[in-house]
Amino acid sequence: MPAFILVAIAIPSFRVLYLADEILVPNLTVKVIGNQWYWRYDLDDFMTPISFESYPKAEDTLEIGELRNLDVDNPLALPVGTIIRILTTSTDVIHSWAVPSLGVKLDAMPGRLNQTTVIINRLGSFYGQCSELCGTAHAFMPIRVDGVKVSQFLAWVHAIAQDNA
Ligand SMILES: *[C@@H]1O[C@H](CO)[C@@H](O)[C@H](O)[C@H]1NC(C)=O
Ligand SMILES: *[C@@H]1O[C@H](CO)[C@@H](O)[C@H](O)[C@H]1NC(C)=O
Ligand SMILES: [Cu+2]
Repeated sequence: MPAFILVAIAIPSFRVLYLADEILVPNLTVKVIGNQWYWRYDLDDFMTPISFESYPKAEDTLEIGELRNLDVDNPLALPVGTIIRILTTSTDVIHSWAVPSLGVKLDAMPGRLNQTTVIINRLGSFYGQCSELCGTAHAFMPIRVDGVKVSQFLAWVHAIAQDNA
């Protein structure tokens, strides 16, 4: 009996395992770079490529409803219903970019590039954390991804490009 239960669990698991590895032709590519101890995001598909860093919000700057050690100063906005390619790498040690509610946990290795595909199918904020022990501030490199409408996403990209200019 236990053996049959395991086989029954394995069949749907293999399907999901291979679906998670599927790479689709993307509409947008986001490069996620792990650093001790923050994330940097590069979006290079635009006339003015944008790049920004994301740190956790200090406790005394949190507003009502924001989550301690999960909310960040510069969240990543991504358009819903779009095929997004996530590339991860690192500048120092191994990090892992993990956002469970998007089904993503991708190692960020120095000198290497990993890729995965994400399609966000609803609006909202998705939280995650670095999931590879990477040093003293490992617990303080949270991730926040905001699923937004395409028009809002483009406005966001435009605003950052203007700020950087
Ligand atoms: C994504 O790319 C596909 C294929 O090129 C295209 O049909 C679709 O409209 C694109 N979606 C968005 C949101 O740009
Ligand atoms: C990412 O890359 C590393 C080494 O380059 C590899 O061991 C790992 O399995 C890759 N995939 C994921 C999902 O982290
Ligand atoms: Cu890390």
